[in-house]
Amino acid sequence: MNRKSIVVLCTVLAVTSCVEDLTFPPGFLWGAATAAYQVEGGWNASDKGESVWDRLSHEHPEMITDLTNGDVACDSYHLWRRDIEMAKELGLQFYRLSISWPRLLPSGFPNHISEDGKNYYNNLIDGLLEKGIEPFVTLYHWDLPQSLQDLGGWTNPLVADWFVDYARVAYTLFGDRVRWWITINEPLIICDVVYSSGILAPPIMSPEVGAHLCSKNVVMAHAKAYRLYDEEFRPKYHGKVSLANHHIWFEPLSPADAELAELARENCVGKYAHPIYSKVGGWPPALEKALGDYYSKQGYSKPILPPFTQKEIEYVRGTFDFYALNQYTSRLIRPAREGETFEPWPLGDAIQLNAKTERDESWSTTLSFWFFVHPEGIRRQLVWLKQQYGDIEFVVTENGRSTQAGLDDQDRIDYYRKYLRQILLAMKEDGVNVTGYTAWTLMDNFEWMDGLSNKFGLYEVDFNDPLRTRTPRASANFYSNLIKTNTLDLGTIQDEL
Ligand code: GBH
Repeated sequence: MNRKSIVVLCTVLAVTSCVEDLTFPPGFLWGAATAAYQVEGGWNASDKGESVWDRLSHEHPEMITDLTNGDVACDSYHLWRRDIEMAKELGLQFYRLSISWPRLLPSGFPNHISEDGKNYYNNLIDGLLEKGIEPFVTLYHWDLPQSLQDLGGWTNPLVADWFVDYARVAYTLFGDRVRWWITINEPLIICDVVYSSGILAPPIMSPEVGAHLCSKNVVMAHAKAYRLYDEEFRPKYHGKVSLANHHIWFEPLSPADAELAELARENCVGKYAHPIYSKVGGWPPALEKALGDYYSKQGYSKPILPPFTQKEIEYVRGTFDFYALNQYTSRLIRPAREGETFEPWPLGDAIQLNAKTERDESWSTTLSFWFFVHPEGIRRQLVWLKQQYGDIEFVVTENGRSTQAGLDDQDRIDYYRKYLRQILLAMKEDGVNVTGYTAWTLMDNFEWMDGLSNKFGLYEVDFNDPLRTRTPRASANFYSNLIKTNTLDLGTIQDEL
C-alpha cells in the first residue's frame, strides 16, 4: 500500500493502528548548534585577534539592521557553563560549536597559540563531555582573522595552507576528545553570497573574479584539512570529518524550468559537493559549461571558475566521512524576464544563470526576509543528494526558524514538526541514511546582518540583561521530549496532513 492510500484509510476509518511510524532509529543523534561569533562575545578578550566580523561591525555599524554587533552577544565566552547546562537540560547527545580562528591563533598563523583561547575551548569541550555530551566542532564559521583578509582572505590560494596550519593546531589540541569535525561552514555564503552582495563580511564586491577564486580555494582548503586528519589524526582518534553545505531547495516554477532548477541546485550545492562527494570529482560538468559560456561572453578569455587539475580532482574527491546538510528554505525558480534585476540571495550572482526566484504562495513567510517555510523541500533535497552522491551517511547539521521574541513559540515547534516529519519520510520511504539532526540554534544569538532582532533560539536570551539570562521557550520543552522519546509527536500539525 502506498503512503497516500494509508493516509486516506486513516482518515476514512479513523483507525490509529495505521498512523505512520514516527520513531527515529535507535542511536539517532540529536544536537543543537551555535557559532563562535554569534554567541561568544569577548571580541577582544585577552590576546584574541580581530576577525572580519569584528572589523565590519565596528567600521560599518549601519550595515547591521539594529546597529548591534557580536562584541558581547550571548557572552558565552564567560557563560559557557550555563550553555553546557542548557545542552544537558535538553538532553542533547552533541553540541555543535565553532572555534574562533583569531581567538585560538591571534595572528591567524600558528606562531603563537593563545593560552586563554586554548583554555576556553578546553573548558567547553571537557565540560560537555563531563555531562555526556559530544562536542561537534566546526573549524570555520565565517570569522576569518582580519590579518588574513588583509592578504586576500579566501581569494588567495595560500589560504588553503593557512587553513590547514590552523586545522593542525585544533586537531592537535582537541582531537583526543572531539570525534566530529566540520572544516568549513557553508562555502555558498562565504564565496557566492559574500562577494556578490557586499553586505556580509568581508564587505567586498567581486561577483565574478572574487567569488569564483574563493570557490576553488575553499574546496582545496577543506580537502587539505581532511587529508591531514585522515593521515595523521584518524589512526589515533578515529573521528569523522566533513564540510557543511548550505542548501536551498529549488523547485521549477513550471515544468519547462526543470533544467534551470537543476542548474541552480548545481550552482548552490553541486559546486561544493560534486568535487568531494561524487564518484568522478571535479566541478559539476553542466555548471562548469554554463559558467564558461556566460563568462566568455563577458569577455573573459580564461575560465572564471578556476579549473581543477586532474591531480587536484583526485586529491579532493572522497574527502568526507559523512554528508553535513544545513537547510532552512526553498525557492521556485524561472528564467529572468526582459529588464528584470538580480539579487545576490539566494543564487550568488544570479545573473550568470539569468534566473529569478520566487516564493510559492503556499509557503509561509518568517521574520527573516530570505526565509519561507517549505517542509517537503528538505525531503526532496535529501533524495536528490542520495541520487547524486550515493547511499552515504547524512547528518542534518542545521535546521530551524526565526520568530519574534517571546517564550510561547508555537511557530517554531510547528516548523520542527513539519521538517522532521519530512526527514523521517526521506529515511523510511526513500531510504536516505540520516543519522543525526541539529537544531539551529541553542539560544538566540547575533544573526549576522539581522543583528539581535531575529530569534532562532530554543532558549530566549535577554540581551538587555548584563547577565544575558537564558530562558527555555516552549520549543525547548518540545525538543527535549523528542529527544527523550526518540519519537516525533505531531501535535497540532496532525490536522493539516
Ligand atoms: C546559516 O546560514 C548559518 O550557518 C548560521 O550561522 C545562521 O545563523 C543561520 O543559517 C540562520 O541564518 O545577506 O542576502 O545572504 C544560512 C544562510 C546567511 C541565509 C545569511 C541568509 C542573509 C541573507 N543565511 N543570509 S543575504
